[in-house]
Amino acid sequence: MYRRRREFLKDSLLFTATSLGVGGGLLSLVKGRRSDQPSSEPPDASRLDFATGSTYDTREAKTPYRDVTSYNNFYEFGVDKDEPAARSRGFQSRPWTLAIDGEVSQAMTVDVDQLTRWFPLEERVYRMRCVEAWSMVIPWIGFPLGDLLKRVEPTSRARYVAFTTLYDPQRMPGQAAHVLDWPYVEGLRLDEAMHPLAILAVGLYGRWLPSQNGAPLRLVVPWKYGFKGIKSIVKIRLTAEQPPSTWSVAGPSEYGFYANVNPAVDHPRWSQGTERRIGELRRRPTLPFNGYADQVAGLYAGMDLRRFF
Ligand SMILES: Nc1nc2c(c(=O)[nH]1)N[C@H]1C(S)=C(S)[C@@H](COP(=O)(O)O)O[C@H]1N2
Ligand SMILES: [Mo]
Repeated sequence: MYRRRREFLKDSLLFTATSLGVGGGLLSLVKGRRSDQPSSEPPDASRLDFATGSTYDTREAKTPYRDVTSYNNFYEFGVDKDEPAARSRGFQSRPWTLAIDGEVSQAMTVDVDQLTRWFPLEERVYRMRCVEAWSMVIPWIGFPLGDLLKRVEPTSRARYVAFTTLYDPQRMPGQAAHVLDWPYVEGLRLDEAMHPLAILAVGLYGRWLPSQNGAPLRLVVPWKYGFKGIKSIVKIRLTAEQPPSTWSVAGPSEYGFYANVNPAVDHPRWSQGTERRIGELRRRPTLPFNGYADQVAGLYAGMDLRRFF
């Protein structure tokens, strides 16, 4: 499936060059550090305290850590599934600043490790369904996006939330090739962003987020296709108008802004009716809203989900 997605990119002229060689891939040493100052390294693993047993957890078998961290989509590090892990090895995710602005009363820029201390961290074991029709079950660690949004006090004009990934071709070698419009951007409607299932993840499997999974901070919206889960976020902007999202700009007839998992709406070039759970042989049926319909279907009452796909 992902090959077919690559073919689409090649055809669309956005795909102008294959990825270039990666420079300076030295593995950085990770040392513990206790300080309120921005550090240049991820925090000590011992500081990753989090609650387990969320009511939102699926009891389905978790996808092995090895698969979650070696089969990735992260085009900033290359378009093949094994490239993000291989080519992000020296990626420095500290120090890292997140800016939050736009339609808010309390615009701010904050160091990511300080931000993480503002909220109690929780484990959330979620299904993740890629638009390419494969899926995983991943134990994320993070906090509700809505808790952060409340803190910056959206104005009455705020209706959407726009997210932006880091743009730095020196550190993200895949950005040297124009496979997508960089930086990667995504967006949610404000009520979707406030839904308690939507989280900002800083870890998985009890550890800080590996670079290939979007260190230091990425979005997880489990009822939507995986491409909504934008990685390595540097900016969150609240807006009155619907913001662009990278895949819907690249292929508006194939990838919508809403991108809710929907087995009844096929991708123009493949069925969305079933999926391959990584590690399983037989395909399984894809569930409406990826199995989260009870929680989120109400957000879309009265909307034509074929039109707003
Ligand atoms: N910045 C950025 N975010 C991204 C992507 C990407 O290429 N760049 N790929 C998306 C896609 S298509 C998927 S399926 C998920 C994959 O997340 P994972 O590799 O942690 O499983 O990340 C999403 N977030
Ligand atoms: Mo995806």
